[in-house]
Amino acid sequence: MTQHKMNSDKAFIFDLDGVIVDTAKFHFLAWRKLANDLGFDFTEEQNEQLKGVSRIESLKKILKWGNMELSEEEFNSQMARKNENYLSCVDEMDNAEILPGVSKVFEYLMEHNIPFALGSASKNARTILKKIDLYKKFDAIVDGTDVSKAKPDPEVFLIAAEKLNTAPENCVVFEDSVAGVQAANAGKMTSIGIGDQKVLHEADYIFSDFTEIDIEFIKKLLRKEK
Ligand code: B16
Ligand code: MG
Repeated sequence: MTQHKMNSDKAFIFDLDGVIVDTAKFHFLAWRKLANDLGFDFTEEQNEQLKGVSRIESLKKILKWGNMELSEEEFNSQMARKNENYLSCVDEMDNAEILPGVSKVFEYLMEHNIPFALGSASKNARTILKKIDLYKKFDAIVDGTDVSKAKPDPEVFLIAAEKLNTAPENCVVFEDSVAGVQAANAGKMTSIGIGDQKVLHEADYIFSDFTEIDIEFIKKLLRKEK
């Protein structure tokens, strides 16, 4: 991290899937294929419960929906197969996949030397950031390979705050999942929910997507006392 960035007392933390890119659609396709190959199906509504949830926990939930149990070996090979399918979709991604309104926020933060980090549950986060040309823009990256406790535990965001050299109270977290909003709140950070107001009602602020967020709001967050 550059020295001058450390002078900012505020820092921003972004979730990946559902905030920066919509990889949820690829997860859904890959999990659904797995379920279908095992002889059952699940709905898009059920898929909501997989958002922000780790790979292992997602497969456990899905198997419960299908009333299935697998040996440890089969469980692991299904997870690996799902990830291969998922990565074949990720491989097609480029920076056109960055969700509308997101880039202008990154540009503002970079112009004003405000540090920002990634805080994602995904073990594929670094691969995705490289595909969309954002990997080098982050001051810190914390993903599913760095944490031992999944969201709603605040671990992922607390590590990000530490890497950014900022107190958790000075961090603003952008999240699309209930578990992620709860994690940010548990870490005493300002939580910004991206998505459905009814689903994300625990967040300090809620927007349907980044096109609703203007730079005035970002400036307000920078002035804000938690
Ligand atoms: P992987 P996020 C999460 O990403 C996804 O929302 C969730 O659906 C997925 O199961 C999890 O990452 C693990 O992903 O299989 O790539 O390790 O929203 O925390 O950026
Ligand atoms: Mg997410």
